[in-house]
Amino acid sequence: MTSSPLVSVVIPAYNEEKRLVSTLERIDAHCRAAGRPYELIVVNDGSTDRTADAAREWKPADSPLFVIDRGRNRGKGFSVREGVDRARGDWIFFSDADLSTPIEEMEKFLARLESGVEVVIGSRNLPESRLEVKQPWYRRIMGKVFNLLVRLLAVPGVRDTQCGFKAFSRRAAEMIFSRARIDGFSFDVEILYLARKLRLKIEEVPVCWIDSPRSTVDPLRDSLRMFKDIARIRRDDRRGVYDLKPGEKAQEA
Ligand SMILES: Nc1nc2c(ncn2[C@@H]2O[C@H](COP(=O)(O)OP(=O)(O)OP(=O)(O)O)[C@@H](O)[C@H]2O)c(=O)[nH]1
Ligand SMILES: [Mg+2]
Repeated sequence: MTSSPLVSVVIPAYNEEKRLVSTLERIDAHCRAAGRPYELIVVNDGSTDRTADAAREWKPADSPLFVIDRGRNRGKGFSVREGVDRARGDWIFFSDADLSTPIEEMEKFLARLESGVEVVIGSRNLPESRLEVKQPWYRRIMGKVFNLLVRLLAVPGVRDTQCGFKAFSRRAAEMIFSRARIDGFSFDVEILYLARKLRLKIEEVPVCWIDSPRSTVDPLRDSLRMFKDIARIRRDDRRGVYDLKPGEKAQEA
C-alpha cells in the first residue's frame, strides 16, 4: 500500500432523514481531521421519508459521499452488502446511521486492522465497554438471550454480534460479503459465522455506546426472524451454499 490506505464507511439507512445528516457531518469531519483518504457510502432501500435526498442535499462539493438508492426495502443486511460491494477502500467499515458508537472509535479499529486483524467488531458486552446510554431493558434482555443462542449455535465466544460498528480488511470483506445472503438483522451473525469458516482473524473490541431512542428493530417480529436465521445459516452451510467456486458469487436468497 503506497499512499495512505483508503477508508470506506458504509451507512445502511432506513427512514433516517432526521438522524443521517449529523452523522455524515461527524464522520466527514473526523476523517478530514485525521487527514486520511475516505469515502462515505449511504445505502437507502425503500425508505418512506427523504433519507436519500437528505444525504444528497447535505453533500459538500468536495465530500466523497455516494448514495446508493434501492427502490424496494430488503433490509439492513442487504444494504450493507450493497455498500460493501461498491466500496473501494483498503479498510471497510459499516456504521449505524445513528452513530451509537462514536466515530472517534474508528482509530482503535484501524490500529487493529493495521496490526493484521482482518475483522474488527465493536462490542457492548465486554468489561471495558462504556455504555453511556444503554438500550431499553427489554432490548438488553433480547440481546442477551439472542447472544446466548448465537454463541451456542453459530459463533462461539463472541459476546456481541449485533453492534452496528464493524470493520474489515478489503480481502476479508470480499471473501465474506461475496458469500453472505441474509437480508435482515441477523446478517451480523452470518458474516461472523463466515469469517470463522474462512479462518479470518476476528477481534471483538470494547466500544462506547450511546443508544439512540429511535429504533427500526421490531422486537417481536425481528427476534423470531433472527432465531430462524441462525438455524438457516447452519443448514445452508451443511448444504454447501457458502462453498463458492473461484470467482463465483453466492446466489440470491
Ligand atoms: N438500508 C437499510 N437500513 C436499515 C434497515 N433497517 C435498519 N437499518 C439501519 O440499520 C441501523 C440500525 O438500526 P437502528 O434502528 O439504529 O437499530 P437499533 O435498535 O439501534 O439496533 P442496535 O444497533 O442493535 O441497537 C440504522 O442505520 C438503520 O437505518 C433497512 O431495512 N434498510
Ligand atoms: Mg440504533
